This record gives sequence, C-alpha cells and structure tokens, in this order.
Amino acid sequence: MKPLNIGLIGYGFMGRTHTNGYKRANDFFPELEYRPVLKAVCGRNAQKVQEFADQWQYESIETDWKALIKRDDIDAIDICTPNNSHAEIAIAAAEAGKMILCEKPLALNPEEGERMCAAVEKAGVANTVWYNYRRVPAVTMAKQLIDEGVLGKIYHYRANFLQDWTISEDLPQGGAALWRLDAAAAGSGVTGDLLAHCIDTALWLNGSITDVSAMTETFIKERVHQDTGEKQAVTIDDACSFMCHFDNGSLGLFESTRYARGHKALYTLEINGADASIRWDLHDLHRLEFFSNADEGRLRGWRSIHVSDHSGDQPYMDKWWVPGLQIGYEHTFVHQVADFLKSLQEGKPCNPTFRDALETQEVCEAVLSSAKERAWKNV
Ligand code: SOE
Repeated sequence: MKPLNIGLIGYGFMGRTHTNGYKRANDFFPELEYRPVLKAVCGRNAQKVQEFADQWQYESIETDWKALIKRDDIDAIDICTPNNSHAEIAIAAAEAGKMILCEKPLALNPEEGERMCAAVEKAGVANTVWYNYRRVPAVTMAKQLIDEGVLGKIYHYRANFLQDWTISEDLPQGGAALWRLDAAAAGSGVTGDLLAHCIDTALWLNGSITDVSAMTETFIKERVHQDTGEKQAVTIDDACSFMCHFDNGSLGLFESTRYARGHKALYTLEINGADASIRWDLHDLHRLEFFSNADEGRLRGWRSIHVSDHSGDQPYMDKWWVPGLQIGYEHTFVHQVADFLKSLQEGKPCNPTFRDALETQEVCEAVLSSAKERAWKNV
C-alpha cells in the first residue's frame, strides 16, 4: 500500500466531508493501491485547528498554509478555504510539486482559473475539483445511459438548486461561517455556489454550453458585516436563472436561489431525449426516474429505478451493503477519493480536472455578465 500524505487547508463543512472520504475510501475500495494518510491540517486559529485535528485524527497542524506547502512529507494539498484563496494556494502548491484537490468552484473567475490550470499543467501534478454530485450512483448511471445513446437525441436539459437559508434580513454577511454571502470572498452568490454544481453536471452529461441569457436578483440589499459590524451593500446574487443553448442543439433551463422557502438543498435535474427521459432529485438520491418510449404501450410510463442493485452495471453500489440498501451524501466524497486514488494508480486524469472545472467557471462568468448587461452572452 502506497501512502498518500494529505495536507488539508481549511476545516469547515467541506474539510469534514473530504476527511471522511479519505478515512473511508480504502475500507470500501480494497483494490486501491494508494492509502490517504491524514498528515496535517492547516487553519489560522491554532486552538480550533488542533481541536479539528484531534477529532479527525490528523497527525499534525499548521497555521500558515505556505509552511504546509513547503513540507516534504506532504504529497497532496486539499484546498477547503473560501473561494478567494483557491488560486494563490493552488498555484503555490503546483509550483511546489504537490497534487491538488480543490473545493468547488475552481476560482473567483476564469482568469484565475486559467492561471491555476496553467500551473498544474506546467508542473504535471494530479488535480481534481470536488464537484461531488457526479459521484451519486444514480447520476453516474445517467451518464452511462446518455453515453450509450439510450436517450437518443437530447432536446431539453433542466436543473434547479434551491435553498432558503438567507431569507432573514438579520443574517449578517462575511466572517468565518458566512463568507458565502460576501462577494469579496465568494466571487458570486448562488451562481458560483449552487449553479456551478448544476453546470458541472450538465457539461458532463450533455456537453458544452455555447451561449446564455440570465437574470439575477439581490433581494436583501444591505447586511451588517460580521467582522466590522458595519452595514454594507450586498453584492452577491441571491437568485439566478438562465437559459442556454448546448453544442448538441438542446436547450437548457437552470434556476438557483436561496429564497425558496421550504427548500434546504434541493438539486433536481431532468433530461428529455427523443427516445427516453431521465429525472433525478437530491432528496431521493438513489432514484433515477426513467421513461422509455420503447416500452410496450400498455406498460409505458415513468419507472422509478432504485439504484442500489449489484447486478448489471449500477455504479459504485457493489462496494457498499447488500442490494436495496442506501448510501448518502457523504459517500459521494468517498467515491471521489476512491476515483482520485484509482486515477493515480492508472496514471490517468481524475475528472473533473482543473481544466474541466474551468469550463464551468466560464459558463458562470457568461451567466453573470449576461445578467448584468441584460444580453445573450457567448461562453
Ligand atoms: C451551501 O450553499 C452549500 O453547502 C454549497 O456550498 C455546497 O456546494 C452544496 O453542495 C450545498 O450547499
């Protein structure tokens, strides 16, 4: 077993999901030749980072990411910091010859993303971005069906990502837990945080997007900044919807918001082809709903496939329990770690690479600029 020494930077929500992935992958994917070792975790607050290290069993801590990157005993840097530090850390890590696993979105904008791609490609280091929903078994199975041509010519792609956690006017912006509301740290609002997931999946399942027409809204115009206590203009998008053309001739409709009362993290997608349609919902993540026009007339209708079988080719599920039993959100990260380790073993890239994630960034940029200028924009 070859050790892969991980240096994690940032230890919030995503630090936990990734760490859980590192801890579980080899238990359930025994064929892997590499084993992640939780070598070090880095954060600015020594006491808090030590608490995290103790809870999740990291061997050591750092309070300066530059010191972590310099360490000879670190093979891979995992970036779980707010979006405005991804580029600086990734470029320095690539120059130090480290592999990089970067939390989504890749960067604040395509210009930063391009520099990150150039750095990892020049250094020849393995890289991936944590667009985890690709690794929900039902979503991976949708990819298989589309690639096999089961849907026929695709006409429509629809996706939503709905939340409701920012409706209150009293919610401050900025600061440790609320950086997603601060444009300086996040780059954008729901576009980079939520639509980026929908766009990543769409590019993977349905190919490139050529042009977009978008609208955004900021419903609450001012919030107190958590760090300064001052009231400031809110400059992120609270909601964003866009329509687009795909390169394959199909039409896309996307919506995301943090103002859909009752929805906490509802990601849904539907794809309509000439021969069949599929539909998926994160709240029922094992189900792939499937309609085939080839079914015999009397029995034709939407099938609700519980993707938990071990026979046939239902992805990932044979690694877990007995047929019919579920896995959940956290397993998508275990799958991503397993796929990353497998790609190292095989000497292949692990999707989505930085270059793949740059395409998502370019669509996000076109969406934001279309909304600003109230005009169609090419990607
Ligand atoms: C919060 O909006 C959030 O945690 C996103 O940052 C994640 O990427 C998404 O998967 C769930 O919602």
